[in-house]
Amino acid sequence: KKIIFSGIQPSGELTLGNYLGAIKNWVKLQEEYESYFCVVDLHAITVRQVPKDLRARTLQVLAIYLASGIDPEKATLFIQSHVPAHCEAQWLLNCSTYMGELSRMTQFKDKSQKAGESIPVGLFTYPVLMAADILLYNTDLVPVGKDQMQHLELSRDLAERFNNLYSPTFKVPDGYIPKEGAKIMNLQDPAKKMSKSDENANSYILIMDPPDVIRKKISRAVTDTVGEINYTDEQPGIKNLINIISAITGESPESIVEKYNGCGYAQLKSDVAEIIVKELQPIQAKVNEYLSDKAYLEEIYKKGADKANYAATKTLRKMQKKIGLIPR
Ligand code: AQP
Repeated sequence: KKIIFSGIQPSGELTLGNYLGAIKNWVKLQEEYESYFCVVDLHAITVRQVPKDLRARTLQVLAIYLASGIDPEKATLFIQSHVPAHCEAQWLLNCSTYMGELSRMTQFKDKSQKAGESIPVGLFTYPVLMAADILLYNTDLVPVGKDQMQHLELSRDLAERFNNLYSPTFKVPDGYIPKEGAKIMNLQDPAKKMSKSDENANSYILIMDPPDVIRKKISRAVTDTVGEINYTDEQPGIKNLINIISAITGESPESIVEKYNGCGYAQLKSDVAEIIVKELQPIQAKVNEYLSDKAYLEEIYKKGADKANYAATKTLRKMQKKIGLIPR
């Protein structure tokens, strides 16, 4: 079986973008691949987090994975900081990563601008930790959104560099951008992606938003003055709403456009809101159930950590040996 690895940062409450762009696809992929799904808490701390919120959100992300249909019997679910090999491998990879290539990462440029004068080193070396995450599991495919492709390219470069410097050690992973779950855009500015760390709460739908909040946010979503429902880049707000329907129901954008021929934006918006509510409500109920059973969550992440540690440590030992570190 081919191996996939993916993760989400508990850096904020998860959005509909995280769900449709990542988690919903993982549920299908776990049937076909040996899957590792991680809550990447070490990545989240590259931006300042309130400790008690980070703890709560880390468990909530795990509960969302389970509630969305990730099956812990099929996939390995774990918390990144429970597998120390990630940090150790990152150090080893840091030593063959160039300042220049990290400076070129667009996410670093964006986030360091927001960080002002004091830019944490962790923000700079973030992509090397991501490479370690991926390479430790001999990953074949990394399901990520388009926004993460630059980081994945770097993981490939680092894998090839290590293989050339020493001897073949890592599989060179491929990106996997699923057909469904196009990029979900910001509801207030459809030129930007929907993002959990956006300051404007109206710009995103949270997986845990109550139905009325979802309805309100969708009704306020920015559209245009064309007044006709088409699937085109000239109408990015409408296109985004159509993409949301399509990602949830599986219906093609063309057939959605046909269905709404002659309808107004209000009708489309109210339908989108109901489709989202119907999709998220059962998940929300399950998330709350899981969160009320901390012992079960603990059982899942401990079992996941054991499996992940076994696989990751094997690769780490290989790296250490090839570099010339003495085995203990
Ligand atoms: N808007 C989106 N549409 C589709 N997919 C998305 N993803 C994120 N936003 C969208 C996918 O979710 C996964 C996890 O992302 P992450 O938590 O590692 O960080 P991110 O990509 O930076 O997501 P956010 O929500 O924008 O987080 P912040 O605001 O903390 O930076 C990835 O597979 C991503 O493609």
